[in-house]
Amino acid sequence: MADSIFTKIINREIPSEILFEDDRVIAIRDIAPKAPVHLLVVPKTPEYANVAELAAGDADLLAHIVATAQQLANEHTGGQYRLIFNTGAEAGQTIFHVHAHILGGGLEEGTLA
Ligand code: DGP
Repeated sequence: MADSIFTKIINREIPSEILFEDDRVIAIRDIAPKAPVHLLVVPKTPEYANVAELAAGDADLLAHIVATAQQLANEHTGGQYRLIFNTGAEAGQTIFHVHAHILGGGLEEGTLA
C-alpha cells in the first residue's frame, strides 16, 4: 500500500512544521487549521487506520498519544483543548493513518476538525 501523507512527513519526504517527536509519535501543525491552534499527533507506525483499531491493537500507544496531546496543549493552548479522532470518511476522515487532532486557543462554538 502507498505511504500515507503522514508516513511521508515522518520520513521527511514532504515538509511539515514538526513540534515534537520521539520513537513512537510525531506532532505537527495542521496544514489547514480549524482553530487558532490546530495540531496533530500521529503514531509512527502506519498499521492502524483509526482509533478503534489502535485501541484494540496497542492501548499503550493510544495512551501515549493522549499524554503527548496533553503535553502539547500545556505548551500551546494553556492546557484546555478538544481532542478529536475522526473515524470514517463520512465523519470527515481523509487520511487512514490514525491521528489525533488537538484544537484550542479560542474555539468557536461547534468547531470540529
Ligand atoms: P482527517 O480529516 O481527520 O483525516 O485529518 C487529516 C488532517 O491532515 C487535515 O486536518 C489536514 C491535515 N493535512 C493533510 N495534508 C497535510 C500535510 O501535508 N501536512 C500537514 N501538516 N497536515 C496535513
